[in-house]
Amino acid sequence: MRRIRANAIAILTVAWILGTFYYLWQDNKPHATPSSVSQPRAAGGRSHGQRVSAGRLEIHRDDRTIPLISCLSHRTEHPGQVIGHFDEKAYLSRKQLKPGEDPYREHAFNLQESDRLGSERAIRDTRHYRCASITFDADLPPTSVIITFHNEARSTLLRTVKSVLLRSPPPLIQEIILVDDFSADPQDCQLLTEIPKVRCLRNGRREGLIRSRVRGANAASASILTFLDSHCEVNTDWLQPMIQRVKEDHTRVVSPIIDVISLDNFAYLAASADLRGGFDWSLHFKWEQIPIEQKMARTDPTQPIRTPVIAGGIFVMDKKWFNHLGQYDTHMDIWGGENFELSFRVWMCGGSLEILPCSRVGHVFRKRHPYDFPEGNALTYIKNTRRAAEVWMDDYKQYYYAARPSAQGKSFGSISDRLALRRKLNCNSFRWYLENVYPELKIPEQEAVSSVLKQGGLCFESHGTDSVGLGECKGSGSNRPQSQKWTLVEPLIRQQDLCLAITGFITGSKVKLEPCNQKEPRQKWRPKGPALQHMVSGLCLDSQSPAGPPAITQCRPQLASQSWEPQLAT
Ligand code: LR7
Ligand code: MN
Repeated sequence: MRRIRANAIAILTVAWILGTFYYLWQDNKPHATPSSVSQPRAAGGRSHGQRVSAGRLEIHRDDRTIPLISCLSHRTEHPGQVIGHFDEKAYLSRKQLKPGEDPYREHAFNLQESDRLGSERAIRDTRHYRCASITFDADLPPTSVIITFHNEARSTLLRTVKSVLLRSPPPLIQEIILVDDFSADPQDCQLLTEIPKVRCLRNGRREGLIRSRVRGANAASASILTFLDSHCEVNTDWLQPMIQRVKEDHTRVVSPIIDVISLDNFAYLAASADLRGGFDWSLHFKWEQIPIEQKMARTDPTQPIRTPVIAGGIFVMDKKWFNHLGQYDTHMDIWGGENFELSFRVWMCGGSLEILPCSRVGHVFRKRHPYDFPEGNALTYIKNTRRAAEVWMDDYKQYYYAARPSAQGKSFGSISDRLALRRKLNCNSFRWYLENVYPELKIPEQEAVSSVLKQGGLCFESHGTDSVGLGECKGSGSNRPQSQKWTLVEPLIRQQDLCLAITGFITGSKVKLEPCNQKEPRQKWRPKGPALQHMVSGLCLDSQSPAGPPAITQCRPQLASQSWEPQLAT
């Protein structure tokens, strides 16, 4: 008898231990299998979003202590009340994958898995445990959710819509505006209007996501706009933190941490909470670690993270502020670049951008665009980013061109209305943005941009070891003589190891070359329109006359003798 009881206890203990292991294993499964989304895409392709850096998938276990799902925690009513009598089966069954068909072909993700999954599933609450105890104002204003799409799969689109309705406090959702960007089947959108609060606007021709979002925003009736991609799944309490921050200060533009939905098996994977949006000079978006000083200063993991740029697709913004700041640049086409334009504009014109760690939204990251670009993928990206650079980057746009030489000479349309907007809003300079928002973006090394400084038909050149003057331009491309090649890396105007320096601080003082020294005040210059201004004296480089020795005089950039036209020398 005793033996039997001892055996029973032993069996129960083993079962308990195994059960615990199984539970932990289940909970950790997504961590162990970061799928191919982390892989950088092969060269030559698209330039945003898809190069999900490995860091994006690093999962910090400390970040989550709520182990499992509370998928419908905020729902007080039955799903039927939020979803209505929508015939989901009929909607999905009309678009089924045919036997033998490649499940990745049409949408660049595994359609079979998405279809199989169903539209309501439990996902892990990926927030830091402290997020769950944060409280929000009882009178948060409602939002209009805007989702634009072009030929989205029905199962992912429906899951996006349903997750919004099921995981948001119902009073906060004024409406969901679907903007169908001329998809092949108008019913993809139309049928969804049977779901309460869902509206559908269909473009009469393909407009791209930028103009589509503006159309959705113009139709929105709530005072707060929420933008989402068409293949997302919002997570527990995703909306309240964002609306709270915008309610407190309408100039904030906020986004969630964007979790990863695997394009292969649709597993919902927690993204790192230590990342912010950044970019390189070619205007390629990337996730990057929060700078160490900021990380150290973060005592509370629920605090917002300031970000130089947003990924672009998922954010909340006050509607009046969106309109006041000029919505979007509607001359941008199809996809790409609008997130830089919006981010620069928000920061430079008086607002701020932040990522809220207590808000989580999953997104299916893909490795290629599943749709066509009427003007071609590369040309469209260049046109859009060129517009952003030309309007917002001032003289720093030279680094964009140096990093993306193929952009030179490509057409980008007129930007006069956007320049007028920038003047009207009295925005800060790009230099201000670099100094105050993104000091980590380093100005490229001098080799990167070697230019000739042209004035009229002549070129600025060095004579002997220390004197300078104007001379006939010689050679072209790599045949340019060294004496006519300059690198303008603020604050230095450099030729190999020598730098342009003033010899006195008063008007008429001559300039000469001397060994470079970053800290030497006499060597500090900055562009001022077409002129080059000495930073300390405030005077400008003046050739005086082609024959005269160059000196510094009062800045009058309209003077031909103060106008220096940098042109790439290589
Ligand atoms: O012609 C089009 N019309 C559209 O309505 C082309 C696309 N779209 C829709 C499309 O259906 C989708 O809903 O626009 C949305 C974005 O297109 P995706 O999902 O093909 O591209 P993406 O996920 O790479 O998009 C990221 O970069 C874009 C740059 O223009 C936008 O800013 C997207 O909103 C942005 N997505 C996100 O930020 C989600 C997180 C991904 C990252 C990083
Ligand atoms: Mn997307």
